Amino acid sequence: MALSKPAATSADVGLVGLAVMGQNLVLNMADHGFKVAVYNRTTATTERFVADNPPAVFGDTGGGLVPAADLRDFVASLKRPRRIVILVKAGGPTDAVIDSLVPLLDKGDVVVDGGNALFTDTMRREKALGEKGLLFVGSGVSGGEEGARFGPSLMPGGRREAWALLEPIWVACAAKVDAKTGKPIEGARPGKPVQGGVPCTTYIGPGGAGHYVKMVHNGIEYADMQLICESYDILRHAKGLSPEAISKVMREWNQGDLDSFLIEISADVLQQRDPVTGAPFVDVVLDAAGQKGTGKWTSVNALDLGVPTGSIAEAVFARCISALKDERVRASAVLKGPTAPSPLEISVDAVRDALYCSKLCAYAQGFALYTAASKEYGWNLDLGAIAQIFRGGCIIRARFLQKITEAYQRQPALENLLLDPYFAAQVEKAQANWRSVVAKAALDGVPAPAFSSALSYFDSYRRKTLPANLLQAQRDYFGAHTYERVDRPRGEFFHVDWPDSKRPELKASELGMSR
Ligand code: NBP
Repeated sequence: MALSKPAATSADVGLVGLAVMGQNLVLNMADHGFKVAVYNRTTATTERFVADNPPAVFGDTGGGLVPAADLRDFVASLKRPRRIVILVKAGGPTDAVIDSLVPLLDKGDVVVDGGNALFTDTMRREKALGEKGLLFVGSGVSGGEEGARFGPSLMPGGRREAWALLEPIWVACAAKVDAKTGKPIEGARPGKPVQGGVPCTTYIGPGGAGHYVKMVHNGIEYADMQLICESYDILRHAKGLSPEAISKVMREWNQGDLDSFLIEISADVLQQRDPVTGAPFVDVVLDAAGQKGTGKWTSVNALDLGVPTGSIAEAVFARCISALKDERVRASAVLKGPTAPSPLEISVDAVRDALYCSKLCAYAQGFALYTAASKEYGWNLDLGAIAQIFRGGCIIRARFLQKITEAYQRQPALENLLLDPYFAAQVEKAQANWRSVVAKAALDGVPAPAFSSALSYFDSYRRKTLPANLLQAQRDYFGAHTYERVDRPRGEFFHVDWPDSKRPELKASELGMSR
């Protein structure tokens, strides 16, 4: 079906990029009564999309599609100020689309990048468009295909006047949660979106803040997924449970504090049998994980800002080591682990507790990173509001997020989630189990990098003293890097003229100490 020229100024909003995310977000917008102009580089895709979604699909919603084969016609079909959402492959393709759009736009139009852009790219793009009088929003969109269709979590960043233009659309399309319970409101169908509820979107902050929040959300998601995988591995290889039995365990967990989208889908996957062989599906899936980079970006940024996010980084590294499949197969023939299981017994409940505590640490790390980034980039992030919009639509949606929301309601300037009285009490109750699971994994040779690093994070964070005293002395010894003293105010630096290393036992009078 060849596309005819669309009527001028007939569409409320436009979207470029009709792949999975774009198509679903367009249908979501149309369900909410918006006339959506659509354009894709490959016109055949637009034609197919329009043919698959004739006007009848949108019934009496008032919404519909305004397709264009030509970018000029697409731009001309939009009401002013124009609102254009880009959902193409992140990186070069986003720049290519922006470059072709900019000459066709007028001052005050707003361009919204909903792709997974690196936040520094968003800062650059916002600045460049701002110099031309154009507005720019970098918005995280979480929830995958299903979220885009029936309600994603949306994390917009940019200037407030840009957000004001986008807000009615984003508020309408976002996932909704129940105002009292914070639980996602389910049941949206084509043409029948959810009515009422609290939308899972809010203004995040200027510049790259929205894409930053989405990036760290994904980093937390990496950790959450890895922790569930470690729970499975321990239950299977240290407890001897079958995938089906672990599926049942996870379904039970899903009735309690661990209730979450990721636990629910893990239970489904573990119950599944391979249609070809009849084996547990999980056993026919090759154990070499892929990644698209947002977990790595989070970890790199955490290193840049000096924020300890070990569980997130371990989750990225766990994917990296999994990808070394051939090398691991060779190593397995050479390197031997424990020959028999250790006598240490752990219960299924202990694994649940270990997962809960480790997960809390991963979230505490992610939110601590938000705090640091907010200071570093001057974003004034509202952590409570961020926790609220994660409650529905996104991949990490969970009952747990309601508790995080309440923690920030109690103390908006909470330094670390572990210090919230509710979470502190939960960890106190569960930590003996957590420790026994990490010990069991170590004794039996089951790798648990995210569990172990979360426990080390907890133990480091709660310790008044760390062996960094020896470390500072080492640094002063070999590099004259100086040290601070426990008996002097912070900020005063000292150096010892270290003598011959063959005389390590010095009297105080022999140390050439200077400031
Ligand atoms: P893809 O990331 O697979 O991108 C495909 C789209 O990009 C197609 O519309 C394609 O047009 C267009 N495109 C490319 Br590739 N190069 C282009 C260019 N030079 N100029 C114009 N258009 C170009 O799509 P997706 O999986 O729907 O994801 C869209 C965005 O949303 C990405 O940034 C992604 O990271 C993000 N995201 C995805 C998910 C998810 O679950 N998939 C979740 C959250 C966020 P063509 O048809 O002509 O090739």
